[in-house]
Order: sequence, then structure tokens, then C-alpha cells
Amino acid sequence: MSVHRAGYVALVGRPNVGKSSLLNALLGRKVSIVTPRPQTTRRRVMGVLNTYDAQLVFFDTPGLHGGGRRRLNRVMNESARSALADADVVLVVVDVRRLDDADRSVLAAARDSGRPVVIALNKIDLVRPRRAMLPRVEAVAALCPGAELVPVSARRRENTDQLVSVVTAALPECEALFPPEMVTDSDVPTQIAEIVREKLMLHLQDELPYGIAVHLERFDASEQGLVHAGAVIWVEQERHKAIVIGSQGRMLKTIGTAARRELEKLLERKVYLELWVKVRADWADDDAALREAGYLGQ
Ligand SMILES: Nc1nc2c(ncn2[C@@H]2O[C@H](COP(=O)(O)OP(=O)(O)O)[C@@H](O)[C@H]2O)c(=O)[nH]1
Ligand SMILES: [Mg+2]
Repeated sequence: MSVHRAGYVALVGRPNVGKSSLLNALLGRKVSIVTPRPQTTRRRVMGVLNTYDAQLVFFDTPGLHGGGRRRLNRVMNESARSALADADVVLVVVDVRRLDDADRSVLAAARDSGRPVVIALNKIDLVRPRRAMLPRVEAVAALCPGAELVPVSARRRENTDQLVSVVTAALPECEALFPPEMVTDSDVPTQIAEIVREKLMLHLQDELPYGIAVHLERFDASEQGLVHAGAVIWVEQERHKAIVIGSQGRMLKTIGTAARRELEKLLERKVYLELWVKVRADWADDDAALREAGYLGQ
């Protein structure tokens, strides 16, 4: 009989390299929201992949990032660091097009963790010709000797099987840690709040998305075939409230419709979604608010 392997795999990397996209690609299901903006992921999200000989328990993390005076930024960094400490394998994601100081510090942290390190060089679909990648592969390899390197494209799901084999080989021999039907630890209310936030980040311009949080205040799935959800969008200033609502409520309507459509697909149910906007000036510095929004105390 072949051995079974299982363990925790921390996905780390600077913001925007494609950690959440990669997790979704590996699982074939969206468990973590994705936008073109950095700092989309604010909380640790677990995603479980079962293969015939292994169970890979991934932790998607907010990117380890330097800046940010707010309490939220510190909570996000802490969450990435604790995932690293709990990991059996560290999976560092790098954007193959660009290696910067933030990547170097993540690679150093991975190396210093003493755990096996696998590096996913992501977004290879954007490099033409393919051989232009080679010097970058070598540069990354030099920074983390002993790490396995796997070029991938999360967007096109290219070479992700190879990545799974390499990560699996680095895991300890172990029985499954979670029941096979468990895909994520995010409950449905959390998934709803996250999808609403994703749509807000996609539709709003400039700095506003960083000052927004979504808190689910109503959730009722008791009715057959229908989910009834009410979410409150926290903004930091009165004028932000006007922007989120939009003229004649159009912006909020666009966001609500996009979120509802995606949730109906994800939950395979009809969704009735109500959205409100409230000013909560200091939520990003307020532990009680951060806890309510699910960013603290995970
Ligand atoms: N072309 C391309 N874009 C990608 C790929 N992976 C992620 N992206 C894009 O990169 C951006 C950031 O992705 P995200 O998963 O949120 O990054 P994270 O901050 O590391 O979690 C999004 O616009 C993604 O669509 C990839 O393999 N190829
Ligand atoms: Mg992310």
C-alpha cells in the first residue's frame, strides 16, 4: 500500500502575486476572493485538497507586507506569520515577472522557518517567450537554496498538478486531518461577506476599498432553496458612504447584483441579498470591530 501524506501548507508571498488565485485553481473552487488590488485577502482562509494519496490543507494568507500604520495591517501581517509558524510546508508564491525586496524578505522568512519550502513562480502565462523566464527562475533559486521551484499559471491552471506532487512529496506521512467533504473552514455567512467585499473592491476606485469592511448582520437559510442575507458595509467617512451608494443608488445596486449572481452559483441556491452602508470611522483600528468583521481572533 502506498503511504498517505497530510499536512498544513502556508501560502505566503507579497500582495498581489496570485496566492488566492492559486488556491482557487488548486481546489477547482473559489474559496478565497481575488481582485487586481493588493490586500484583498484580510483573513486566513483554509482550503483542503484531497488527492488519492494525500490531504493538503492550505492556508491562504494576507500577503506579508511592510507598510500600514493601522491595526488592521498589523493583524493581517500577524495572520500571515502565524500560518508560517503552523505550516508543515511553506509555499511561497512569486510573480515570475518581477522579484522585489518584499519577495526577498518573504523568501528569507520561509528559509528561516526551517520548514521545507516550495516556490511557485506564478503568472507564467504572461511571459513570452517562455525561455525569457529562465534567468528569473535562477535568480529565485539562488535566494532560497534547497527549495523546489515550480513554474505555474493560476489563471490558466497550468502545471498545478506538478505543484501538487511537489508539495505532497514534502508533507509528512499522516492520516487525513479533516473529513473528505470539508473544502474550507469559511462558513457561509463569511463567504457571503467576502464576495460582497470582492465586488466592492472591483467596482470602487482608488483608496476607498482599503477603508471598507463588510459585516453580515442577517443570515437565514431556513427557507427551502433560498438564502436571505443582509450585509452592512462599513466605511470610514460620510463622503465614502455617498460614493458606495452612488447616484440614485446605482453603485450599490451594481455591487449587490454582481455579488448575488456569484453567490447563487457558489451556494447553488437563490439568494436574497440586502446591503446597507454605515459610517464607522475607526473600524480598522478598533479591535472590537476587527473581531466582528472576522479579522481578529482567528
Ligand atoms: N495573468 C495572470 N494573472 C494572475 C494569475 N494569478 C493571479 N493573477 C491575477 O493577479 C491579481 C492578484 O491575484 P490574487 O490571487 O488576489 O493575489 P494575492 O494578493 O496574492 O492573493 C488578480 O488580478 C489575479 O487575477 C496568473 O497565473 N496569471
Ligand atoms: Mg489574496
